[in-house]
Parts: sequence; C-alpha cells; structure tokens
Amino acid sequence: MVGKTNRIGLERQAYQGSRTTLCAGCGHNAISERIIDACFEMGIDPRGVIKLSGIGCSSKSPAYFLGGAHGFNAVHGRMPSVGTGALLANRKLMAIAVSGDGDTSAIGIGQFVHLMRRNLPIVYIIENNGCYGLTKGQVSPTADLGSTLKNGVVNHLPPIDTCALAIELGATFVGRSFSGDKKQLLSLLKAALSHRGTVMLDVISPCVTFNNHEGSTKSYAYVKDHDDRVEDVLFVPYFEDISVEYEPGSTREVTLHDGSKLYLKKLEGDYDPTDKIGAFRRLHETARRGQFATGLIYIEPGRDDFLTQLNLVDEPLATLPLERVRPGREALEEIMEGLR
Ligand SMILES: Cc1ncc(C[n+]2csc(CCOP(=O)(O)OP(=O)(O)O)c2C)c(N)n1
Ligand code: SF4
Ligand SMILES: [Mg+2]
Repeated sequence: MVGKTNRIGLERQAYQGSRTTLCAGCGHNAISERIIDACFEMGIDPRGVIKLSGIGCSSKSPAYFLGGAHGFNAVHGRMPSVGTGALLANRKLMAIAVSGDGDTSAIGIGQFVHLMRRNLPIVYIIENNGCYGLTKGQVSPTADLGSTLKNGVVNHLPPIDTCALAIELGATFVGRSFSGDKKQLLSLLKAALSHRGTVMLDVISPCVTFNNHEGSTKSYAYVKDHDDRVEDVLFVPYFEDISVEYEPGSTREVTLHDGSKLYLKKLEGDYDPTDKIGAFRRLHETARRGQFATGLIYIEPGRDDFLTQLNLVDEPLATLPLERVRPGREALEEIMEGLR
C-alpha cells in the first residue's frame, strides 16, 4: 500500500529504524516515534542527518529511528565531543543527539556544560527517567529530592535541573516535555529542527521497569499530575501557508531561523520565553511545588551558532581538496616572515 508522502516525496516508513529492543511501554520508544513524525512532517532528508548518542537504554534509541541517517554511538557521556567534531568536519549535517539523564548529568556533565556554551547547531535530547535504566535502575543526578527507588531507598540529594543549567550556560533553545504528551513534544521537536544553534530538550520519559512505582517522581502517573505548562505551543513550518488567527495579547509569535513560526498561547500569567531571569524563576518556583515546567522554556533566536562564530568556509571541511586545506610553501614562508 502506498502511504502519504511528504514534501520531498518520502513516506513515513523511510524515517523508521530497526525494531526496538527496549521494554514495552518505555517512554524512550514514544520519543523515537515523535522524532520520526517530526522529521517526516518537516521533510528532512535522512541521508543528511547524523544521529549521535552515548551509552544507556536512551542512547540505544537512535537505532530505532531514521535508519538511512549517519550514526555514531559514542562512549558513555562523551557524545558531545564526537558531535562537535562531526559538525566541524561537515557543517552540512543536521545533528540529532539522544542522551540519558545518567549519560548527560553524571559521567557526561563536563562534556554537556561545554556543549551548551558553544551554541553548536545540534538538537540535544535528554530522555530523562531519573535513573540508570540500562544498569537496573540506580538513582541518577536528575532524580528529585525525596523520590524513592523501587526497593524503598529514598534519594537525599537535590537534582540537577538540566534546563536551568543549559540556559545559564548559553543554549539558545531550551524546552521540557513529557514522552506521553504527543502534541507538545511533536511541536517542540519540529521547532527544534528549525532552530540554528544548540537545542536542549529535556523529555521526561518514564522507565516502566525500574522507576514507575508510587513514590517515584518520574512515573507516568506522577508526571501527568504535576505538569505545569508554561504555554501552549503551535508550530507552523515555513513551507506551509497557514495563517493563525488569535486574539491580540493572547499569543506570542516567535520566528525561527528558517522562517517557521512558533505561536505560544499564553496560559495563566504572561510567560516570556525570551526572558532569561523569568525562565529561571519559573523553573525554580515550579520545582519547589514538586511540579515540572513544560513547553518552550527559553529561546534566543538571533545568536550566531558555533560554526558561524568560527567563520568556517561554506563547503564541508571533510570534502575540501587537499590544496585548499594545506597552505603551500609560499603561504607558510609568508607566515614565518610575519613572525620574525
Ligand atoms: C565508562 C562507563 N561507565 C559506566 C558504564 C555503565 N553504564 C552503562 S549505561 C549507564 C547509565 C545509563 O543511564 P542513562 O543515561 O540515564 O540511560 P537510561 O538507561 O536510563 O536510558 C551506566 C552507568 C559504562 N557503560 N561505561
Ligand atoms: S529498563 Fe527502563 S529505560 Fe531501559 S528499556 Fe526498560 S523501561 Fe526503558
Ligand atoms: Mg536514565
């Protein structure tokens, strides 16, 4: 049967990967499905994508979407440097990175913080279940204070909020969502693919095997009951001629790098995702109530990305001919002369 094709003539099937080996009901599977939907609906060519990950159940998931893309499964917590190298070598690639809360906020925290300050053009997704799923459910640094393990052990340490950290360090698109919220997650992912710079999406993604019990603050039931949306997100891609009607003052409009638009419908209060201090305040206030702020938390659309800051040539360095990457004898002599 022939299915619906997208604007580059591909069916949704062309965006699938291998069959998942994760547990049935794992939040990570739902996130892979939304990545497939987002790339299909945006008409992204899978052959121009590089999928990056570290180690963990979450980091296995790039195998389950975009089978035709390039991929690199790095060492635990070391994916950011591999991704940076890949993009420096080939700036034409679109990078989709998937990490876990352990992979990012424990062993990989050093790499994560430096990635966030560079504004590398990458969509970095944390599949956050508050535990090390692959190694049988130990608490991770994003586990909330007072959350319990399945065996009753209580977590006494405060969590690292990766959204607050990413905003502080300079990421230019920061959001939080829930693997069970199809609509919000899909809109954020599509917007992320239209942003030029570092996108950090923290997606709460329950581990049904080790962290979905009563007492866990990353269970399906807890997250559904404690979602504090900062706004309703509607994404309109640049290639669709849709005009959105809204009452003046009720919606904020944000234009993304490729001309796509985000319409952020105000809920209670007037949340401004371009206000850094306001974003911190909302994250802190929400966490204090035991809730999760979800939606587009922070955006800074106009800043130069890392590759632009470096003033790289337009062609990928990886395919430049030798004579353009190696200075000739005369050029070297001129440099040496200048150093005398
Ligand atoms: C250098 C190194 N240290 C420790 C491990 C063991 N290990 C494998 S996955 C993992 C944590 C995974 O947790 P997370 O990133 O949250 O992914 P999840 O499985 O929860 O999706 C650990 C500690 C390893 N593979 N390599
Ligand atoms: S152990 Fe947890 S994180 Fe890993 S696949 Fe199963 S449900 Fe998902
Ligand atoms: Mg985890």
